[in-house]
Amino acid sequence: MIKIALISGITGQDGSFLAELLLSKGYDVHGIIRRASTFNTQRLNNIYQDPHIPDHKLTLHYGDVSDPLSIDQIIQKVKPDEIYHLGAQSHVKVSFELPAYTAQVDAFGTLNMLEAMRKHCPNAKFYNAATSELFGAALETPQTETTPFNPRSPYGCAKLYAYTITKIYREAYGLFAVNGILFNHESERRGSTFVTAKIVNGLHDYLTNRKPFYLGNVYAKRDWGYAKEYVEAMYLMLQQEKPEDFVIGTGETHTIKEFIDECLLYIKENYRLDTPRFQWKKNEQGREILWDQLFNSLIIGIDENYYRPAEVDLLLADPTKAKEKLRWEPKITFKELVKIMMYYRLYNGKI
Ligand code: NAP
Ligand code: G4F
Repeated sequence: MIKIALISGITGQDGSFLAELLLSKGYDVHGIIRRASTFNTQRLNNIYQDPHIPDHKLTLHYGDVSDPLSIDQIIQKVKPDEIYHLGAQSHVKVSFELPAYTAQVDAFGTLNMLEAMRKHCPNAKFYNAATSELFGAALETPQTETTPFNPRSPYGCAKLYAYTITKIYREAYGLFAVNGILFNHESERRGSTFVTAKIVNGLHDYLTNRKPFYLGNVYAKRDWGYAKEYVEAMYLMLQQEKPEDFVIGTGETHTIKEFIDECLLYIKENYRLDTPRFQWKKNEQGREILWDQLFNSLIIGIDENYYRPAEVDLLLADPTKAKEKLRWEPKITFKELVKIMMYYRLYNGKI
């Protein structure tokens, strides 16, 4: 029998990769999209066929996770076997500016999804997109499924509600509802305001038209993996006998500055440029900036506006449980991730 999957956040980085994965496995895939005044389905271009073609297996429904009525109607109509709840205001810095909105979408949006599932398809399986931001100012390193949470942002706080309500619906109502505690994952589809995509786009733009760009704290450390591999872990979590939460990450951490240096190495090897001309030096405020010695011009400056009121300094996953129980392991290395993103930017255009 053909399985039916419903994805909230299908137009996002992860939602689009997940839709591709599930379609390749023969699923009938349904996605929730928001009405926008411009096209917001670019990431689905590969798979969005004409709905009039007979074996069309991708259907999009207008809805918003913060609107319980729309979610109730979609879940009642689709009656999915598996629900992947990825829809969220996913930007940490923005959550400091929009804390109430972030709570409405990320916290109550999850409750709306769970309630509709409890009412209309209690035998379905539910995946909640939890996050390493829950660890915040981490109380132990590396972080596992048992590391206590200590969020540092309105986003982390809203996601803590979402994590907890998912666990409560599992324990109280016996739903198959799990949390994937995913560490940062990037790709050629990463939103352009997240730091990795911003760096890749920014360096490329500097090389083509010598326009500098600005970052915030370049010393925070992140455990960065490749998004396409992470959606496989989501799928595997819903194929288990028992509903359980899993940490998904690489077990390797790097500063933002190291990410930049890795991009510079890629440029050296692939753009035939003499990269020693790119040097880190200190500005008048003692902040490190990236400088082009050849043209005596700024490449990356520091702008205080990109600093966060509270920072998460260090994230590092211990994905042992996922390796043992899901047989999931990341294959793409940090170097390869940079290569994928830089290559795409060079040959396909903006990320
Ligand atoms: P993303 O690219 O920012 O995509 C977010 C998706 O959510 C988009 O499709 C967006 O729609 C949708 N959305 C936002 N608000 C919504 C609302 N009110 N109702 C319905 N849909 C809404 O994020 P991502 O990187 O793919 O991440 C997917 C999920 O995993 C998110 O929940 C995120 O918080 C979580 N997460 C991500 C990472 C990571 O490193 N990427 C790590 C841990 C957890 P539009 O296209 O219309 O904006
Ligand atoms: O790329 P970021 O915005 O990702 P962040 O805050 O770690 O959040 C991402 O990963 C989470 C999982 O841990 C997800 F839950 C969340 O949805 C999102 O996908 O920032 C990474 C680091 C931060 O320390 C930030 O302060 O980069 C630093 N940074 C420095 N300059 C910057 C910038 N971040 C952004 N976005 N823009 C800058 O100019």
